[in-house]
Amino acid sequence: MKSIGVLGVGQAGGNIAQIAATMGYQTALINTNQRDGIVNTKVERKFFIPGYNGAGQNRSIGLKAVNDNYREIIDFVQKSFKNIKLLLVAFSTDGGTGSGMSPLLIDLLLDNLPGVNVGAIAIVPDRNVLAGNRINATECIAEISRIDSLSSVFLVDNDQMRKLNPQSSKHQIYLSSNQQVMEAINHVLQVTRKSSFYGNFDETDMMNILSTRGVTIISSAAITDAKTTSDVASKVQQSWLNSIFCPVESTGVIRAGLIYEGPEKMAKLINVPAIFEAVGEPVELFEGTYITDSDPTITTILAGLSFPSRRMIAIEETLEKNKDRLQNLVNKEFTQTYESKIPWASSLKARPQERKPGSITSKLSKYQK
Ligand SMILES: Nc1nc2c(ncn2[C@@H]2O[C@H](COP(=O)(O)OP(=O)(O)OP(=O)(O)O)[C@@H](O)[C@H]2O)c(=O)[nH]1
Ligand SMILES: [Mg+2]
Repeated sequence: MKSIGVLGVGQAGGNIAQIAATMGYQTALINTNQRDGIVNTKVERKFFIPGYNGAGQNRSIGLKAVNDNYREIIDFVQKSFKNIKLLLVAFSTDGGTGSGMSPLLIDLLLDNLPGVNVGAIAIVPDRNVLAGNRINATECIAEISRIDSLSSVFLVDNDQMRKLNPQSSKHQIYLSSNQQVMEAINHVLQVTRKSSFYGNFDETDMMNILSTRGVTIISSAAITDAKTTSDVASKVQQSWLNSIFCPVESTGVIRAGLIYEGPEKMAKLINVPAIFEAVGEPVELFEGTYITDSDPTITTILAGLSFPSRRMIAIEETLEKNKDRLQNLVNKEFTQTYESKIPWASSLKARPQERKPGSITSKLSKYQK
């Protein structure tokens, strides 16, 4: 049984839970819209909030759905997951359901799932989304960042896939983002089940890292053609910028994992201080070395990172730049009217004829010859 469970909230969350289910994770989903959730056929446990039909990108509808149904929702989550150590709540930050429900839901689950750490897989929208989505994303991420005792927050950045594949459809971007985030988490979990003569990365190490509060990334670097320790360090650092997660921006990793898989001769090129020079040495590092014949790969897990302010500014700045235009647009909704330029033309329309009543004698005399 895997020790991590995935709870999807909203459409994107359900899609991630779907992939997790195919990998053998315990999964469940919550949605305000039955039609969205029904397509995630691999997810066995589903809760649809009664009386709702989607949140229409309105976070306050998602929030209300939790407010009005929190007992049933908590009960559903408690019953859906057995013997897990970490529950990851997956959702997009820029819709209405997942974005509006998840911060309060996570806060409630932290008090109602004894012995289970709760973390998040939060999707950050790509560059093509509009103002309403951007507002949702910033509000949601600000709320998530304020939750006490929350474990790892994985910020899945749809823009990372968009950058690499500008011509891809939305659907392709979403699907490969979903797949890659679950593969990254799954890879680390799989490693904890392997044995090594040289140093194991075990489940306790993984949970130590993943229960760290703050932003977490997992990335893998192929170091096949590295010749020196600095080649290796720069390949690993590159992987922090090119992963599926928001690129690492600043120093301040609190806990980290470093897993080497590959031939023994390449392992000696790993120099921990050189690798962590760019982000500062963490307080604790958990290492695993697995000698295999496969291509040499270094997987790093960085936990306790700050929320990525440069990435968030990129989301916010188009709002800031268009502030007046956007405010005018919204004001217009309440004030706009239309004035006809041809008011006189209304008198052309057919209307009842007016008839002045006359006396019979006057009629009789009018026709008299
Ligand atoms: N990575 C990824 N992103 C997705 C996926 N589906 C939607 N998104 C992102 O999520 C946003 C839309 O959010 P949804 O998850 O559809 O919204 P919701 O939580 O269902 O909320 P409402 O539809 O407003 O009720 C899009 O703008 C994308 O940024 C997905 O499967 N994967
Ligand atoms: Mg939806």
